[in-house]
Amino acid sequence: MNNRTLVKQLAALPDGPVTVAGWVETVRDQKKVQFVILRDESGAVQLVNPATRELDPEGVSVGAAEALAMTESISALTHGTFISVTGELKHDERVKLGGLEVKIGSLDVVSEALEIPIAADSSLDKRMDWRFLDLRHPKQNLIFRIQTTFLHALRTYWVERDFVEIQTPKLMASASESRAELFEVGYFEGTAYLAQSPQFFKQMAQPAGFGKIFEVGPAFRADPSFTSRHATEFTSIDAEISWVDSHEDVMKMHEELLVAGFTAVKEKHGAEIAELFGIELQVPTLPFPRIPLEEAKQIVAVRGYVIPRDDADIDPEGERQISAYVRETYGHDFVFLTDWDINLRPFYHMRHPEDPTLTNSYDLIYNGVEISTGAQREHRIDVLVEQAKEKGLDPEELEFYLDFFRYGVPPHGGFGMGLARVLMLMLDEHSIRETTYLFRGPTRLLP
Ligand code: AMO
Repeated sequence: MNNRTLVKQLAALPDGPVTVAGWVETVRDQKKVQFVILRDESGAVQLVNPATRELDPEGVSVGAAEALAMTESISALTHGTFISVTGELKHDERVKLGGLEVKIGSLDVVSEALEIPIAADSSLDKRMDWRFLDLRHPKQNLIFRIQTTFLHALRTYWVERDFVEIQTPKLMASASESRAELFEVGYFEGTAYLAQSPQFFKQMAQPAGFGKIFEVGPAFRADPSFTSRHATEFTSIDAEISWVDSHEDVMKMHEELLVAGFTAVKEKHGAEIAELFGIELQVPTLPFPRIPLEEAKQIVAVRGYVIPRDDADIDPEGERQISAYVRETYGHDFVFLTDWDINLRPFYHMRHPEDPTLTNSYDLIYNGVEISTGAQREHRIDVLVEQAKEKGLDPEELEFYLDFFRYGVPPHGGFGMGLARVLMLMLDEHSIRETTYLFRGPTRLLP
């Protein structure tokens, strides 16, 4: 439709003829006047029609038959029906919705809707069943505009710094993280596995001489849990850079990247986020606080929360506690927890030069939830093989990966970050189901 005007463009137009198209959000069918709220991808506008129902003393409808037909067809409009309307735009301060309305000249029912089976207060699960209708709500719609702006800003940051974008395969011959969360798929006569992370192949770009790379793509985890932060398929944001001295270089790129993303989102959507989510979005300041994991555990213990097992990963409550501490102490929403114990990290993490029980690695916590893991990688083949064996892995199975390190490779490091988690925490949503276009979990493969 070439002559279609988006609702958000109406405010800038003078009074006069316009065509708008979208779906019917509400109909107020009064005796003398009808109001239709039409929404499109950019906003909502009030349409008005002076209702023509009355008959004159001779029994002839007042006005033309066409006008009567219009009134009837508006009365019959169901919520959600897609319509196209041509009419007269009129700016009028008294109209609450945007100070303008369109007087309907002609109305075309393009695609009629059955009764909409969900409402804004339906359960999350039911909304997920009807995700295409759920996404029509302005709040849900905004999430994916924010996602677009955020990813665009990350890409801009990377492209301006000569990163290469790669797409790694998601069908794998072996596990890419732990065996525990691996999806198997039939692959002709044999078996393939779905990539849990682009880990090995993003590292491959280092001996390939790419220098700096990034990827935004799907990752799969056969994780049976039903938490608000786990999905069986999620979008992973990954970056890997050559010539790092330690994980500090990775964290520096990571925090700058997030500042670029948050700045763009705040600039473009700050006002809408405040209106629809009731949040004043904060762009984090640089540098983000860094706290070694052991110290973080002690801080959390002093606050009265003892992580159940001493040798354990920091748990969700520990993450919330350390975030609360960082907020109180540094006024910051982000914290890098650094220097993880080797027992908590995969074989490919480089160990500390001074303390071989620790790794050159970090987790990034945002508003109480882990959003990312990063590390310097072990690039010395003999050390790498030893570390793999130590973790009980069979180097033969990893031959293709180990080859990456046998023909020259620069020191390197990178991170992986879950997109839906970042958005969930940015918008103070309670589940990644809200910030994933179509969520996949142990009991959800539809729609
Ligand atoms: P990790 O396993 O910590 O590290 O994953 C990195 C980030 O990915 C997100 N994530 C998930 N999001 C939703 N559902 C899941 N089931 C899920 N699992 C992980 C989280 C997490 O912080 N290869 C390393 C990264 C690296 O070292 O470069 C890795 O995958 O936000």
